[in-house]
Amino acid sequence: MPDTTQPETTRTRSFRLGVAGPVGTGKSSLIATVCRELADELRLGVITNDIYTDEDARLLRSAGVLDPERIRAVETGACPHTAIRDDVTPNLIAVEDLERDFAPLDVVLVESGGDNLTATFSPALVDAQIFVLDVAGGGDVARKGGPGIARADLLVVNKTDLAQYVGVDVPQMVKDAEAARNGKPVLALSRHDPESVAGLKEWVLAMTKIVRDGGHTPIDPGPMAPHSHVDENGVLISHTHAHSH
Ligand SMILES: Nc1nc2c(ncn2[C@@H]2O[C@H](COP(=O)(O)OP(=O)(O)O)[C@@H](O)[C@H]2O)c(=O)[nH]1
Ligand SMILES: [Mg+2]
Repeated sequence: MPDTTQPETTRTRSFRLGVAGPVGTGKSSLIATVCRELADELRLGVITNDIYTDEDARLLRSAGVLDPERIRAVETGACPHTAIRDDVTPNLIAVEDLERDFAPLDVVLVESGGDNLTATFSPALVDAQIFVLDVAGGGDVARKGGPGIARADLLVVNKTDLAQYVGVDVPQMVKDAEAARNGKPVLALSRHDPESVAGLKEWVLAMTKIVRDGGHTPIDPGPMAPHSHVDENGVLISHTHAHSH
């Protein structure tokens, strides 16, 4: 039963945490890790964004780390960035439905379906966002910058266990990332490294508290670069997401 002793806003509004980054860097895996580590401490929900399928939601449900009904998919159609930046309505509805059905929730994690380096969330959808890179994408990616790398609330350099196989110097990659971020945190992560997983858990707990206490102002990392997609009919669409709300 929902707790009716609290005012509406505190009762139903969760901390909405976005997870963005290029395809394959480990966003779904990171969300699974957060669920595994925190499902006993926090009331969690998950929204995934996929272009044509609910693949990520199904993967997360099968991971068995959270009640499958608390994991829902939004199918974004041709441009996954629109759904997390310009017209966030389908995502907001999905988040609010989840919050209502499982009230009260502490954190709803929203995975972006972004397919390139510059997709970030609108602050109209999430309170804070994690941007995920991985070492397999190359040690120089952090130096290339971009709105998510420079201004997400947390930058994760993932799959550090693979660094030795792809010839990446993790401390250097972290240093480059820090240089691009003006003091904002960078976390070197591997799901095989318990210490780094503890660091992720700590960050989520701390951020949950800060947001809950009203001590955090969501920021827009900034618009993404003009880009193109091929839609379901094979037609090339080029466009920008210039506005920041
Ligand atoms: N070695 C290693 N592989 C990982 C790690 N995290 C994720 N992966 C793998 O990377 C691939 C892509 O992960 P996924 O979470 O689906 O990426 P997403 O597309 O960003 O959601 C999968 O095969 C994962 O098993 C990690 O810490 N270490
Ligand atoms: Mg995924």
